Amino acid sequence: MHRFDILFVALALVLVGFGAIGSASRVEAQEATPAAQEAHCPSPLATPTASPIATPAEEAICVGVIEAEYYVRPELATFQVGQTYIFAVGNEGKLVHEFVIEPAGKVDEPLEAEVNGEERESEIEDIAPGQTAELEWTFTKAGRYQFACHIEGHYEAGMVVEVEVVA
Ligand SMILES: [Cu+2]
Repeated sequence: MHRFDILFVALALVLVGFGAIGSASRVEAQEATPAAQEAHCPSPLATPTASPIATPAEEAICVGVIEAEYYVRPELATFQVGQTYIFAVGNEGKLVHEFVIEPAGKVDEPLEAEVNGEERESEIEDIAPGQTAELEWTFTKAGRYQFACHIEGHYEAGMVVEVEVVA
């Protein structure tokens, strides 16, 4: 009888040990995720109580954009020439999406800019479901633009929204 008790206690201790190891590695995995991606703006997918961003980028305006099947929903529809925006694009859908800023009516023609001698396009590729990715952009010309996803079939299914840039 006693022997079974000891075995039982030993088994329980082993299970508790595994549990502790399991939860420790889970914590490490959670901590590693935000560090890999340097976020400047709050994710539009975050709950209102969460405040993960302590220091927003200086003078830039954070613009949350939510994407899913099949829509693009920015929280702003009018933008200012010369103002720097950081688009925080959250994918609340089940498929991978992308985010392209282009002149209204164009199809997959992102804008181009040179930032610190580096060529940049107004595009974020491959935003995984549940992820938020950022694009910093400053419009240089007023006019009608659109935010779109050009993964095959998504634009046609409705992933496009027109916005205005004013001088
Ligand atoms: Cu898409």
